[in-house]
Amino acid sequence: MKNEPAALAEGQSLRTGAYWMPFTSNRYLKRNPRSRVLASAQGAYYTTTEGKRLFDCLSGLWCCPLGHAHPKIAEAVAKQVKELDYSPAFQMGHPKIFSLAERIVELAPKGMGHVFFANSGSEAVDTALKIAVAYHRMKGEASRTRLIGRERGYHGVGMGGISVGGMSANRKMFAPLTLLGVDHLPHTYDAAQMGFTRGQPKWGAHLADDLERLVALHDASTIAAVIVEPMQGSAGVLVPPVGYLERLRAICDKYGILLVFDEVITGFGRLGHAFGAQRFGVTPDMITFAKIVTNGVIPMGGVIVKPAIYDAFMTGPEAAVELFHGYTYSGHPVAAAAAHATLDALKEEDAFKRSRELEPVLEQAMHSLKGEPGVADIRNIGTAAAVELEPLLGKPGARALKVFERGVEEGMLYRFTGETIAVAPPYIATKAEVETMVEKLRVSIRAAA
Ligand code: PXG
Ligand code: PLP
Repeated sequence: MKNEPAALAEGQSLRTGAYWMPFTSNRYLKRNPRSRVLASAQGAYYTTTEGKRLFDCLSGLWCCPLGHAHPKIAEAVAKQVKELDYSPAFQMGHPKIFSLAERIVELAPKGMGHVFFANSGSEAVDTALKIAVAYHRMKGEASRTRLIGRERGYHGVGMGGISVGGMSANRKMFAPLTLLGVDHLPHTYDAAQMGFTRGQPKWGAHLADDLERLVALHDASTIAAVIVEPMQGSAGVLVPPVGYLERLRAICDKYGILLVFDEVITGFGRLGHAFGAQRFGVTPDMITFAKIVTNGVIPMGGVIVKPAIYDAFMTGPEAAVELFHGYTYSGHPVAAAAAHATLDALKEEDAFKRSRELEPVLEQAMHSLKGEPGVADIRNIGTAAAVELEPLLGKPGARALKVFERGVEEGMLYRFTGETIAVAPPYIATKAEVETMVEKLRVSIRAAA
C-alpha cells in the first residue's frame, strides 16, 4: 500500500487524460483536478493530494457511515484475502456467504427469508426486476411482465434500472435501450404543499392512488412489480408523505403486484433503523441493498426476498438450476468478510441508535439555513438532508457547483447534483462535526449568492 507522501506526490504529477470519469464533468475537473483527487481517508475525513483535509459530508457516496480505515473491517478483509480470496459463485459456496445471508434476513423486517447477492445497487435492481417477472411466470401468470417505477426515481444504471428510473438525464440518451412495458407513478414532491418540511410531509398520500389508475389502464394481469425508493436519495432526499407507502402496499396486495423497496441508500441505518421498511412500518416483497452492507470497502449488493418468492422457484427436478441468473462475483468471499465485519461494527457501535441521535441535530442545523440567499427548499429524514437552490439566471447548476467548490475550501466535501446539495454524514460524526458541516454550508451558500 502506498504511504500518504507517495500518494500525494503521485497526485501532483497526475496525467488525467485516459480515465473517463463516471457521472463527472470530465473537462471541467481535468482543467484543475488537484482539489478533486483524494490521497487517503481516516474516520470521517479525506485528505486530498494537496494535503487538504475534507469532512466526508455524504459518507462517500452514501456508503461509508462507520468511517474510513475502520480497523475491524480492514483486518477482516486482509485476513480473508489470504484465507479464501475467491470462490466460484455457481454450484459452489463458502461458509461466510451462507451465514451472511442469514444475518441479513435477521436484520430485515419480519417475513423476509432469502438473499440473492450481486455487486452493486444497479445489479441488485436488475436482479430484483428479473426475479419479479420470473416469479409470476413460475406461478403460471406469465402475462405479468409490466414494471412500474416512479418519476425522479433512481435505480442505478443497468438497462432495467434506467427503465424504471425516473431521472430524465439518465434515460434520454439511452431511450431505445429501455425496456418496453414500463410505466411510472408520479413523484411525491410538491414545493407548494411541503416546502421546508421537517421529516415526512403530511400531504401526498393520495398520490399512491395513481397506481389504481395504472391498474385500470394496463390491467393487473399485466403488472409484475412496483419499485420505489422508500426515500428518494439521488433526486435530492425526497421524503415519502405520511401514509403513502402504506397505500402503495395496500394497492399492490389488492392486485397481486409485487412491491420492491430499493433500499440501496436507506439500508443499514441511514433512516435510524436497519431498513426504511422498518422505519415506515411497511414490509415490501423484495428489498434491494448495496453500499453500507460493506461500509463501502468492497463492492456488494443484493436482493432480500420473501419465502414465497424463493419457494416459487424451488420446483422441477432437484438437480436442475432454478434461476438462470448470477454474477461471477455474487457472494464474493472478500465482500462477505467485509460485510460480516461491517454488521459486527454496526452492532458493537450501536450505529442505528447513533444515527437516530444525530437525526434531530442534523434536522435543526439544516433547517436553520432557511432564508439564506437562493435557498429554495430544505428536506431531511434520518441522517440524510438536502438543500435545494434557486438556479442562477441562465446558468443551471452553477450555484450548486459554486457552493461545492467553496465547501472544499472550507474543508467540506458536499455532494452536488443539479441544483441540490445533499448531506448524509457518517454515523460516527459528532454533534459538533454535524453543526460545523452545516455552518460551513451557510458560508458556502452565501459566497455563491
Ligand atoms: N438504487 C438506488 C436507490 C440508489 O441510490 C443505485 C440503485 C445504484 O447503485 P450502484 O451501486 O450501482 O451505484 C443507487 C445508487 C448520489 C448517488 O449522490 C447515489 C447513488 C450512487 C452514486 C451517487 O445521490 N445511488
Ligand atoms: N462478458 C463475458 C465475455 C463473460 O465471460 C462474462 C462472465 O463470465 C461476463 C461478461 C459477465 O461478467 P460478470 O459475471 O462479472 O458480471
